[in-house]
Amino acid sequence: MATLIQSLLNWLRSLFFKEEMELTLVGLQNSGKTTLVNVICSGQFSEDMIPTVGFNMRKVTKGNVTMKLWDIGGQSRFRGMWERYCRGVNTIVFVVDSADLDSIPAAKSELHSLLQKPQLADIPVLVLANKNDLENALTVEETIEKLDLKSISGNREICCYSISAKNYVNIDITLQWLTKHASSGK
Ligand SMILES: Nc1nc2c(ncn2[C@@H]2O[C@H](COP(=O)(O)OP(=O)(O)OP(=O)(O)O)[C@@H](O)[C@H]2O)c(=O)[nH]1
Ligand SMILES: [Mg+2]
Repeated sequence: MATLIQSLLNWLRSLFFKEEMELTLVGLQNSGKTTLVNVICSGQFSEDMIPTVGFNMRKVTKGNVTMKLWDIGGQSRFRGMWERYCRGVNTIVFVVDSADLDSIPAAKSELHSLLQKPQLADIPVLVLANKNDLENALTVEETIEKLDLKSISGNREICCYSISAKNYVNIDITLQWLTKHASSGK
Protein backbone atom coordinates (compact mmCIF):
# COMPACT_ATOMS: atom_id res chain seq x y z
CA MET A 1 0.00 0.00 0.00
CA ALA A 2 2.78 2.40 0.97
CA THR A 3 4.59 1.71 -2.32
CA LEU A 4 1.36 2.34 -4.23
CA ILE A 5 0.92 5.72 -2.52
CA GLN A 6 4.59 6.48 -3.16
CA SER A 7 4.31 5.71 -6.89
CA LEU A 8 1.12 7.77 -7.10
CA LEU A 9 2.93 10.69 -5.46
CA ASN A 10 5.91 10.28 -7.82
CA TRP A 11 3.56 10.26 -10.79
CA LEU A 12 1.78 13.41 -9.60
CA ARG A 13 5.10 15.08 -8.95
CA SER A 14 6.29 14.15 -12.45
CA LEU A 15 3.22 15.83 -13.93
CA PHE A 16 3.92 19.12 -12.21
CA PHE A 17 7.68 19.26 -11.78
CA LYS A 18 9.24 18.36 -15.08
CA GLU A 19 12.89 19.25 -15.10
CA GLU A 20 15.49 19.36 -17.82
CA MET A 21 19.22 19.28 -17.82
CA GLU A 22 22.07 19.27 -20.25
CA LEU A 23 25.43 17.76 -19.51
CA THR A 24 28.63 17.24 -21.43
CA LEU A 25 30.95 14.27 -21.02
CA VAL A 26 34.61 14.89 -21.69
CA GLY A 27 37.82 13.07 -20.80
CA LEU A 28 40.62 11.25 -22.60
CA GLN A 29 39.89 8.60 -25.22
CA ASN A 30 39.11 5.13 -23.87
CA SER A 31 38.01 6.46 -20.46
CA GLY A 32 34.48 5.09 -20.95
CA LYS A 33 32.28 8.12 -21.78
CA THR A 34 30.23 6.45 -24.51
CA THR A 35 29.99 3.29 -22.41
CA LEU A 36 28.61 5.32 -19.52
CA VAL A 37 26.05 7.01 -21.78
CA ASN A 38 24.95 3.60 -23.08
CA VAL A 39 24.68 2.21 -19.55
CA ILE A 40 22.64 5.23 -18.39
CA CYS A 41 20.37 5.23 -21.45
CA SER A 42 19.86 1.53 -22.07
CA GLY A 43 21.76 -0.51 -19.50
CA GLN A 44 23.99 -1.96 -22.25
CA PHE A 45 27.70 -2.62 -21.68
CA SER A 46 30.02 -3.64 -24.49
CA GLU A 47 33.78 -4.41 -24.47
CA ASP A 48 33.78 -3.73 -28.16
CA MET A 49 33.50 0.02 -28.56
CA ILE A 50 34.31 2.31 -31.44
CA PRO A 51 36.10 5.58 -30.53
CA THR A 52 33.75 8.55 -30.83
CA VAL A 53 34.42 10.68 -33.89
CA GLY A 54 33.32 14.22 -33.10
CA PHE A 55 30.35 13.92 -30.76
CA ASN A 56 27.08 12.12 -30.07
CA MET A 57 23.95 13.44 -28.41
CA ARG A 58 21.50 11.26 -26.50
CA LYS A 59 18.36 12.18 -24.59
CA VAL A 60 17.05 10.14 -21.69
CA THR A 61 14.41 10.65 -19.02
CA LYS A 62 15.16 9.61 -15.45
CA GLY A 63 12.17 10.06 -13.17
CA ASN A 64 10.93 13.55 -13.98
CA VAL A 65 14.27 14.79 -15.28
CA THR A 66 15.01 14.80 -18.99
CA MET A 67 18.75 14.71 -19.60
CA LYS A 68 20.44 15.75 -22.80
CA LEU A 69 23.89 14.16 -22.89
CA TRP A 70 26.65 15.48 -25.14
CA ASP A 71 29.34 12.82 -25.50
CA ILE A 72 32.48 14.26 -27.06
CA GLY A 73 35.40 12.33 -28.54
CA GLY A 74 38.45 12.19 -26.28
CA GLN A 75 41.21 11.77 -28.89
CA SER A 76 43.52 14.77 -29.01
CA ARG A 77 42.11 15.98 -32.35
CA PHE A 78 38.68 16.45 -30.71
CA ARG A 79 39.77 18.11 -27.48
CA GLY A 80 39.60 21.56 -29.04
CA MET A 81 35.81 21.04 -29.25
CA TRP A 82 35.36 20.32 -25.55
CA GLU A 83 35.01 23.92 -24.43
CA ARG A 84 32.37 24.76 -27.04
CA TYR A 85 30.21 21.81 -26.00
CA CYS A 86 30.61 22.55 -22.31
CA ARG A 87 29.33 26.13 -22.54
CA GLY A 88 26.00 26.72 -20.85
CA VAL A 89 25.44 23.14 -19.65
CA ASN A 90 24.23 22.31 -16.13
CA THR A 91 27.16 19.99 -15.45
CA ILE A 92 30.49 18.98 -16.95
CA VAL A 93 31.24 15.29 -16.43
CA PHE A 94 34.95 14.48 -16.70
CA VAL A 95 35.55 10.73 -17.08
CA VAL A 96 38.92 9.22 -16.19
CA ASP A 97 40.19 5.67 -16.74
CA SER A 98 41.29 5.16 -13.14
CA ALA A 99 43.14 1.95 -14.01
CA ASP A 100 45.30 3.50 -16.73
CA LEU A 101 47.86 5.16 -14.50
CA ASP A 102 50.02 6.35 -17.41
CA SER A 103 47.14 8.46 -18.71
CA ILE A 104 46.51 10.31 -15.43
CA PRO A 105 48.99 13.21 -15.95
CA ALA A 106 47.45 13.96 -19.39
CA ALA A 107 43.92 13.73 -17.92
CA LYS A 108 44.94 16.15 -15.17
CA SER A 109 46.39 18.68 -17.56
CA GLU A 110 43.36 18.53 -19.94
CA LEU A 111 40.95 18.93 -17.02
CA HIS A 112 42.79 21.90 -15.54
CA SER A 113 43.17 23.69 -18.87
CA LEU A 114 39.46 23.17 -19.66
CA LEU A 115 38.32 24.53 -16.30
CA GLN A 116 40.49 27.62 -16.70
CA LYS A 117 38.31 28.80 -19.59
CA PRO A 118 36.38 31.86 -18.38
CA GLN A 119 33.22 30.75 -20.26
CA LEU A 120 33.05 27.65 -18.09
CA ALA A 121 33.53 29.34 -14.74
CA ASP A 122 31.05 28.20 -12.10
CA ILE A 123 29.68 25.20 -14.04
CA PRO A 124 29.56 22.25 -11.59
CA VAL A 125 31.98 19.43 -12.38
CA LEU A 126 31.60 15.75 -11.64
CA VAL A 127 34.80 13.74 -12.02
CA LEU A 128 34.18 10.03 -12.52
CA ALA A 129 37.04 7.65 -11.83
CA ASN A 130 35.73 4.88 -14.08
CA LYS A 131 36.74 1.20 -14.37
CA ASN A 132 36.97 0.57 -10.62
CA ASP A 133 36.34 -3.10 -11.42
CA LEU A 134 39.97 -3.34 -12.62
CA GLU A 135 42.57 -4.39 -10.08
CA ASN A 136 44.97 -1.44 -10.13
CA ALA A 137 42.27 1.25 -10.24
CA LEU A 138 42.85 4.39 -8.17
CA THR A 139 40.54 5.04 -5.22
CA VAL A 140 38.52 8.27 -4.98
CA GLU A 141 41.12 9.76 -2.61
CA GLU A 142 43.99 8.86 -4.96
CA THR A 143 42.09 10.28 -7.93
CA ILE A 144 41.43 13.55 -6.08
CA GLU A 145 45.12 13.78 -5.26
CA LYS A 146 46.53 12.76 -8.64
CA LEU A 147 44.20 15.10 -10.54
CA ASP A 148 44.86 17.84 -7.96
CA LEU A 149 41.14 18.48 -7.66
CA LYS A 150 41.55 20.44 -4.42
CA SER A 151 43.37 23.19 -6.32
CA ILE A 152 40.32 23.82 -8.51
CA SER A 153 39.23 27.07 -7.03
CA GLY A 154 36.44 29.56 -7.15
CA ASN A 155 32.81 28.94 -6.30
CA ARG A 156 32.73 25.91 -8.54
CA GLU A 157 31.08 22.83 -7.14
CA ILE A 158 33.22 19.77 -7.77
CA CYS A 159 32.69 16.18 -6.78
CA CYS A 160 34.45 12.88 -7.51
CA TYR A 161 33.08 9.34 -7.50
CA SER A 162 34.72 6.01 -8.22
CA ILE A 163 32.48 4.06 -10.60
CA SER A 164 32.34 1.06 -12.88
CA ALA A 165 30.16 1.53 -15.93
CA LYS A 166 30.79 -2.16 -16.63
CA ASN A 167 29.47 -3.45 -13.31
CA TYR A 168 27.00 -0.62 -12.68
CA VAL A 169 28.84 0.42 -9.51
CA ASN A 170 27.91 3.88 -8.12
CA ILE A 171 25.85 4.75 -11.20
CA ASP A 172 22.88 5.41 -8.90
CA ILE A 173 24.75 8.05 -6.85
CA THR A 174 26.11 9.52 -10.09
CA LEU A 175 22.56 9.94 -11.42
CA GLN A 176 21.41 11.40 -8.11
CA TRP A 177 24.21 13.96 -8.18
CA LEU A 178 23.43 14.85 -11.79
CA THR A 179 19.67 15.21 -11.37
CA LYS A 180 20.25 17.43 -8.32
CA HIS A 181 21.76 19.91 -10.79
CA ALA A 182 18.79 19.97 -13.14
CA SER A 183 16.81 23.15 -13.45
CA SER A 184 13.09 23.38 -13.96
CA GLY A 185 11.89 24.70 -17.26
CA LYS A 186 15.38 25.46 -18.62
N1 LIG B 1 36.73 -2.83 -17.29
C1 LIG B 1 36.01 -1.80 -17.69
N2 LIG B 1 36.04 -1.40 -18.97
C2 LIG B 1 35.28 -0.34 -19.31
C3 LIG B 1 34.46 0.36 -18.39
N3 LIG B 1 33.85 1.39 -19.05
C4 LIG B 1 34.28 1.32 -20.32
N4 LIG B 1 35.13 0.29 -20.50
C5 LIG B 1 35.80 -0.11 -21.75
O1 LIG B 1 36.67 0.93 -22.15
C6 LIG B 1 36.76 0.97 -23.58
C7 LIG B 1 36.53 2.37 -24.10
O2 LIG B 1 35.20 2.77 -23.85
P1 LIG B 1 34.49 3.99 -24.61
O3 LIG B 1 33.18 4.17 -23.91
O4 LIG B 1 34.48 3.80 -26.07
O5 LIG B 1 35.48 5.20 -24.25
P2 LIG B 1 35.32 6.73 -24.67
O6 LIG B 1 35.74 7.53 -23.49
O7 LIG B 1 33.96 6.98 -25.20
O8 LIG B 1 36.41 6.88 -25.82
P3 LIG B 1 36.44 8.02 -27.00
O9 LIG B 1 35.11 8.00 -27.66
O10 LIG B 1 37.54 7.61 -27.93
O11 LIG B 1 36.74 9.32 -26.34
C8 LIG B 1 35.75 -0.07 -24.10
O12 LIG B 1 36.44 -1.25 -24.42
C9 LIG B 1 34.83 -0.29 -22.91
O13 LIG B 1 34.27 -1.58 -22.91
C10 LIG B 1 34.44 -0.10 -17.03
O14 LIG B 1 33.77 0.42 -16.14
N5 LIG B 1 35.25 -1.17 -16.75
MG1 LIG C 1 33.27 7.67 -26.99
